[in-house]
Amino acid sequence: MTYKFGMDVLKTKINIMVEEARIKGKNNPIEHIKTRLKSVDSIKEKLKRKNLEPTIDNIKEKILDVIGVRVVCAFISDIYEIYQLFLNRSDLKVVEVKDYIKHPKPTGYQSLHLIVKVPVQLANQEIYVPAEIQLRTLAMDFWASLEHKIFYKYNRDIPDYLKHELKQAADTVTLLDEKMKSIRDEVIAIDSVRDSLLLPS
Ligand code: 0O2
Repeated sequence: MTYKFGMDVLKTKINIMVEEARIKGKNNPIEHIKTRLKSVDSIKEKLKRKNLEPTIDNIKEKILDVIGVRVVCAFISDIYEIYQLFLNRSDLKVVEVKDYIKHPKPTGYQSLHLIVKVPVQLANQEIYVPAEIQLRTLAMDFWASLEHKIFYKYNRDIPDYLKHELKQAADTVTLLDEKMKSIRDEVIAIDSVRDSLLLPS
C-alpha cells in the first residue's frame, strides 16, 4: 500500500515539474515517463540474488527499486537538467546516485539512476518510501529495452557473440547521442545568428 502511494506521489511531482515547464514556455525535456511497481516474484528473485532472506525488513532496507520510474529524454543534457531539478527539491531526498552515463556498465548499459525517498502522509504518520528513478535518452532506452528482453530470453546468460554485438550497439548509442547533440547545437547557433540579424542590438 505504501509503495503504491509513494508511486502516486512521485508521479504527481514529476507531472507538476513537466506542466510547470510547459506553462512557463520552456522546452519540455521529458519525452515520456514509465512507472512500475516491482512484482512480488521479482522482489523475491532479487532478494535471492543478493543472498538475503525474504523478510519484510530486507525488502524495506535492501530493495530500493520496488517503485521504479523511468524518465526518457531526447538529449543527455536534458537528463542532467532534470537531475538538478530533483536535487533542488525540498520535498524529496536524493539519497543515492549511480551515473552509468559517465561510467557505463561493462554490458554497455547507460542511464543515470537516482534513489529518492518520497514522503507519504498517512493518517497518523509521515513515512519516506524509496524509489528508483532511471533517466536515459531515447537511444539508451531502445538499447536497454532490447538488452533486457535478450537477458531474460537467455535466462540471464547471454551468449558471448550477442554480448559483443550488444556492446557494439551500445557504442553506436553513444555516437548517436553525440551526433544528435551536435545537430541540435548547430540549429541553436543558426537560430541565434538569425535572431541577432533580425533584432537591433
Ligand atoms: P529489473 O528486471 O529491471 O527490475 P541495487 O538495485 O542497487 O541493489 P543493482 O540491481 O545492481 O543493485 O542496481 P543497478 O545496477 O543500479 O540496477 C538497477 C536496475 O537498472 C536493474 O534492475 C535494471 O532495471 C537496470 N539495469 C542495470 N544494469 C542493466 C543492464 O546491464 N541492462 C539493462 N537492460 N538494465 C540494467 P533489476 O532489479 O536488476 O532488474
